[in-house]
Amino acid sequence: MKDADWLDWHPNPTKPKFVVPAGAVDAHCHVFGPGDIFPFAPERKYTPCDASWQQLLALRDFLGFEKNVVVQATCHGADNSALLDVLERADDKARGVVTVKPSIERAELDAMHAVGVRGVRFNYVKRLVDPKPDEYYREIIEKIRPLGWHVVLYFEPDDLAQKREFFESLNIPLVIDHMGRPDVTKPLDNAEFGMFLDFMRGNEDIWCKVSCPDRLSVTGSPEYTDVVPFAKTIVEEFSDRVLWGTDWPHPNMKKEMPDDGILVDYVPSIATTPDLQRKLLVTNPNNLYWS
Ligand code: 0GY
Repeated sequence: MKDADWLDWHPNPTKPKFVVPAGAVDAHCHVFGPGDIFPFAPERKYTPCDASWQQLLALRDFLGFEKNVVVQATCHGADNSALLDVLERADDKARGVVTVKPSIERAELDAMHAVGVRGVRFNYVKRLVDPKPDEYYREIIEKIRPLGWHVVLYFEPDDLAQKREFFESLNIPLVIDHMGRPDVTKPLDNAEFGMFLDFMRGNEDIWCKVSCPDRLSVTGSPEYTDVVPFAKTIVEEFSDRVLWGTDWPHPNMKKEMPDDGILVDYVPSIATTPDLQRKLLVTNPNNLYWS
């Protein structure tokens, strides 16, 4: 049974006014269960509502996207069955980012690669997972390196301050979720965001998802005005290594569930030209996940 304060995904999103370019990829989304088919992990920190592969692909079509990158949600732990099921059903139009343990066998990784997995996710957000030692992650990296996969990192500014050297030592492409969660109530030139930009400047193989204005914003929808300068700065400086995703079905929203159509309409405010929009939504995710 879902958590008592759980907010369900928007049942009836607005049709976006912004028409996304052909071949657009929603590069950050999840599925939850359904719990009776794909049970949630015993160690999970939250129990969500169901969000099935059929509902995800229906939203993709409604918003005008062609493809999805499905990212393992922590409520499923290291059991990637629900995610792999989407990849098998999506006719090469979905790729995946999984969570694995260091004990994973090569044959299992090969089977995941065959259905479209291209990365693993390391989550440092303590309300979502219990921290693991660096060696745990290094063991996983050595197992995935031969497959040419990348690592998706979800962290907050304090985590970057503590783990930056470790991340920089990994020598594997890194994809950062939600801009490293900047505090958008601070000025754009704040030290933490400066560190994040510096981190990205230091390595051309660090990519960034300019996603989740709904999670970061204090001013709120529909314009997410306070998040725009942060995301726009990243899109303009790192135009060849930015990605965007809806984050559907939006786990752990506590006040308001975003309208996915409004989230799509936010894109032109951070990627202000057709060229930047094409890179963000089409070229970059296709380079990372379908080439
Ligand atoms: C997101 C963000 C969150 C949750 C997870 O895997 C997850 O449980 O990533 C969050 O609560 O901030 O990317 O969906």
